[in-house]
Amino acid sequence: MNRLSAKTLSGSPTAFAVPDYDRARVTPGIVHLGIGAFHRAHMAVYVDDLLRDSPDWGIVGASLRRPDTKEALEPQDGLYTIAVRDASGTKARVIGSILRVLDANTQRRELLDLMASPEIRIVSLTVTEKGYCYAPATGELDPGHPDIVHDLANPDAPRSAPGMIVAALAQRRAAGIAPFSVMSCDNLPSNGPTTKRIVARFAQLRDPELGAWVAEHVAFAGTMIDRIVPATADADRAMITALTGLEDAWPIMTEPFTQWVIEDHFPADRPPFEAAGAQMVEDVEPFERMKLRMLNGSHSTLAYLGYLAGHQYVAEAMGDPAFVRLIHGLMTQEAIPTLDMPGVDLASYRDQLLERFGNPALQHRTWQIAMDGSQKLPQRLLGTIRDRLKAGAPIAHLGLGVAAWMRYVIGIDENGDSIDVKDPMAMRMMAIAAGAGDDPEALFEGLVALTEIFGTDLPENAVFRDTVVEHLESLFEVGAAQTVAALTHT
Ligand code: CS2
Repeated sequence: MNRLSAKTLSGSPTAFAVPDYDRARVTPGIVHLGIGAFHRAHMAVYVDDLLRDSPDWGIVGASLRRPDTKEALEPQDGLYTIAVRDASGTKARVIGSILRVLDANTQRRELLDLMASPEIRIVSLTVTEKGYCYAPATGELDPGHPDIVHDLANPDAPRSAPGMIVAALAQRRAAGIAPFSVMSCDNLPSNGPTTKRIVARFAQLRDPELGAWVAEHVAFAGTMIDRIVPATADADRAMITALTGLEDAWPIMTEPFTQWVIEDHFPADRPPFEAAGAQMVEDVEPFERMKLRMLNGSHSTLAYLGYLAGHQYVAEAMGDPAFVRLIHGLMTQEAIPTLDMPGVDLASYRDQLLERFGNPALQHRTWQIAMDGSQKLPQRLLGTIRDRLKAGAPIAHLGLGVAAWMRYVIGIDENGDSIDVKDPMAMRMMAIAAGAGDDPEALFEGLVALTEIFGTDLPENAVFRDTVVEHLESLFEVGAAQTVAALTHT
């Protein structure tokens, strides 16, 4: 079977979509840090749609952690397939906007020199919440983070995203080259200002003058990004080969829905993202808050409760009417009242989300979404809870999401089997859980004391405590499925 590549793609016409531009004319304009599945289903597709008329905006990707994306795409000349799937079937499309992938660990000098070259006008990121080396409760850089400690001691050989961005900016400043714009495409609250705060703080710790320069001269664009992208399984690879007749080492599975809202803040030039369907706005934060609280808050609640109830996939959990009522109630009664989105029909947005979560063609694992909860909870559930508590309003559904996360990080499921808890704080949390034993209140006390996650206000709030502990007691006594059923009985 032929492997997907520029050569094999240039053969006979295909029954699936392929790049509609001459890739030989495309030159790099963007370096993207964190060339994972989400980026390849989202931003890289928008850029693929604009390269015919704007060929100087090609993407060079950089993997910061592992070389596997580089190893998969290099023999394919950067080409890969996205499979857009829903109940009506699967549509394959080959994407060509990623020109090459660098492995930051073995090609660091080449990467930094490219980022420092004038042809690169945007550095974008999808490094996930933990890639910002910050305290989730405050959004501030954690100077004690091992990667930050390393990068401050080795400023010319950084391994963190903030370290790399600052090293490249320092090179441009020294060479008199204008800075690139930085664009975060991660699910952080206020991801533009948050990234600016983290990067400028790192620069200041490295050299106060450099820090002042970054704060004054570098633009940080915020975005709201949305597309559901389950991890690729071997069965997906086989399906793509059967569909296209070409082997792709790392195809990407996704849904038809996609949305990109971008704060228009690019003094160093930008491609016409709007020509590819992105929405350019003055203030992206209301859109971010809407998506983080409605989509991602529901997703994390579904992930923990669904996993504990024995549902491997989100769509499976959505097959239980009690789970649908839970998520409908979380959004309708508790999230939407905290949002201010004039002109946006939030009830329709909710209904669309319920349909997306129930997409039967996507095997989106609850375990995948459950990862890194310590980095996700603040912006997905705790911010909404704070607003509800301030308003003296109930938090029953949101509180169950927090309780389910606390039950999940014990690391033992309802059958007594171990849970592979993936989280930067997993060891600390599981030690707390081990000390708490079968006592829900002790578990709450231990975890809520993690100020990096809960800050200092929520541990003191009686309504928060009572709500979460009551749900925890139910999860311990009757399990997730019955707890959800009890909360949502009609
Ligand atoms: C998911 C997100 O894995 C997760 O945490 O909630 O990746 C989600 O699929 C995207 O934000 C959807 O836009």
